[in-house]
Amino acid sequence: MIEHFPFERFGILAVQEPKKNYSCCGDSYFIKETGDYLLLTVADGLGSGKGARDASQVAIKTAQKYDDAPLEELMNIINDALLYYRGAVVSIFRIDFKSCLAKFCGVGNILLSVFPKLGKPITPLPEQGFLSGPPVKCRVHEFKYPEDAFFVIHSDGVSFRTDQLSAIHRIYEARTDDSECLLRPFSGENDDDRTLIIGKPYGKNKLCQKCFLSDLRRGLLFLLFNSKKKRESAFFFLSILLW
Ligand SMILES: [Mn+2]
Repeated sequence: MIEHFPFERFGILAVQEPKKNYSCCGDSYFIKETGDYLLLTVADGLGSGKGARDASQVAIKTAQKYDDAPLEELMNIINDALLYYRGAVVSIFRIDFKSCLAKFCGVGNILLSVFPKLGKPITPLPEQGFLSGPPVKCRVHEFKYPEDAFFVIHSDGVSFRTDQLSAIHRIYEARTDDSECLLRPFSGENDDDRTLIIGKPYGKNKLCQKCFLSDLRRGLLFLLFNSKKKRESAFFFLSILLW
């Protein structure tokens, strides 16, 4: 299954395939963008088939219902909801557009990687374990979401290395409904349900207005203090301020 989410700030592609010889996928996801934030929840039900699907669907429906709760609280609500189900591993990722902060909270092995234009990828690690009712430890990782960075989230059926970025870009651009073919470069050693989600911010509108303004201010100050013709640039700076 392939789904496109052409939101306001992010374009998102989700590709999903069940384990071989299974008709339903045990992974589920929920993706939402509002004017304030982008929220993704991905759940992988333990095992495979319908029991796994039921558990991951409970996790996702709960995330949908309480989507504005803080991440740690949301994780605990999902954990409670899974008490009478098989259990699931869950990761939640939220980007707040006002503060430019990204938060990630995960229990189990659904992994997130964020790729800035320059520099190392950001890969917050989830806690070990799974959700099925008993209390779990969950840590919320917080970082500034780099302007123009794209992200990848995947369940453990997908094997993704950070040197496969060109394949990620190819998948994102591909116009096909053959999810099996798209996921082939990322098939892990073990046959399992597979979910791969790619998110890219649109270049045309800046992800976060505040970041953009502070970058602009920093740029102007840089010009002012680094130019040989200081008086000229001071004049330029002042005229921009007055304008
Ligand atoms: Mn799995």
